[in-house]
Amino acid sequence: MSNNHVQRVLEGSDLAIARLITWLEDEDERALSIMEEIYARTGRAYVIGITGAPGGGKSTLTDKLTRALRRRGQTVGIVAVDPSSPFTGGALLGDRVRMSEHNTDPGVYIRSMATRGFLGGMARATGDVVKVLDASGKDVIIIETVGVGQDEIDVIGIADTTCLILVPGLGDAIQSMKAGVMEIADIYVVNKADHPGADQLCVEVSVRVEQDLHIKPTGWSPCVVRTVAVEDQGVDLLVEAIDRHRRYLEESGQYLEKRRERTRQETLRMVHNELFRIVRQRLQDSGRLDRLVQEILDHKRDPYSTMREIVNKWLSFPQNQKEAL
Ligand SMILES: Nc1nc2c(ncn2[C@@H]2O[C@H](COP(=O)(O)OP(=O)(O)O)[C@@H](O)[C@H]2O)c(=O)[nH]1
Ligand SMILES: [Mg+2]
Repeated sequence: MSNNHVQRVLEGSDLAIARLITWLEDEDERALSIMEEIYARTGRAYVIGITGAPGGGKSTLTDKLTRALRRRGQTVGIVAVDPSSPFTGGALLGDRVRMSEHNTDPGVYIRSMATRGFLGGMARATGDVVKVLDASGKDVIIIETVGVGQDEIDVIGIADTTCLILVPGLGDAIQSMKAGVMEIADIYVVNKADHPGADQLCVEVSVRVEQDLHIKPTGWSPCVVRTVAVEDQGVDLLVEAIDRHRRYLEESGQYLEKRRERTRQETLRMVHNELFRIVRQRLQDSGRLDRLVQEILDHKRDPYSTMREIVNKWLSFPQNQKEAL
């Protein structure tokens, strides 16, 4: 049955993909063995990140970008990382409605993810979903995420090319760039260029990019693209800019370097999460955690030596006695 499921994911069955992602979200053990099987088929897809403040037009742009990529025959996976809970879900529905023209297209797979408490964080969960879509044969994967907290910045770290969407009239656009988003953008998109202030924003961003390059020269100078997403204007320029950045990454060796670093982090994070999960579970199941916590509260012991004791005990146990922790 599992073999069959692996096969169907690799063939791009929407149903099989959806089920696998649900298993991943639920930390169902079936997910892990399928992920092990499909990993060999990942690594082909190009990953684009679309980030920026809510309401900036990320979903609209993702939709138009998808249309442009489909026109040149590429298949597309979309992962919308949404900050709203799955229970309030208004934005999720909005995304779905806006993307509706792609719903019947077998070359497009759309998945909305709510940022609820995934063990190991949103970045790991998103990374898993990207691998699933990659293995299922999607040529390009677009991650749409709100560029606010560290979690989102981690998520965007998965992308090969990151596009930061800015809109005129928000005043604080440049301010938010100072807060760390600046470093992750490869392409700036000034969307809603039909609104007043677009020219000025383009100039401000360009000046800012120049200044930053002056302080910290890199091989790639981020470009600024003007779009009116609702009118499908400027999207071809965005596609061109993404292509250019991709060529730069590939020719400079950055593409492999980025992926090597990502794989390193990902592997360490997986080990970290699994160790944490096992230790926590054992300590909880044996009731030992409650006792330790009480003793720490009563100041009969301190959390520091408790940590050292648990870790040392764990490391010195022979494999078959790990349950005794
Ligand atoms: N005037 C104008 N409105 C736009 C443009 N792009 C998106 N919008 C509108 O802005 C609103 C928010 O867009 P959405 O794609 O949901 O933004 P997101 O929250 O960043 O995903 C929607 O009502 C869009 O129709 C644009 O270029 N010009
Ligand atoms: Mg959106």
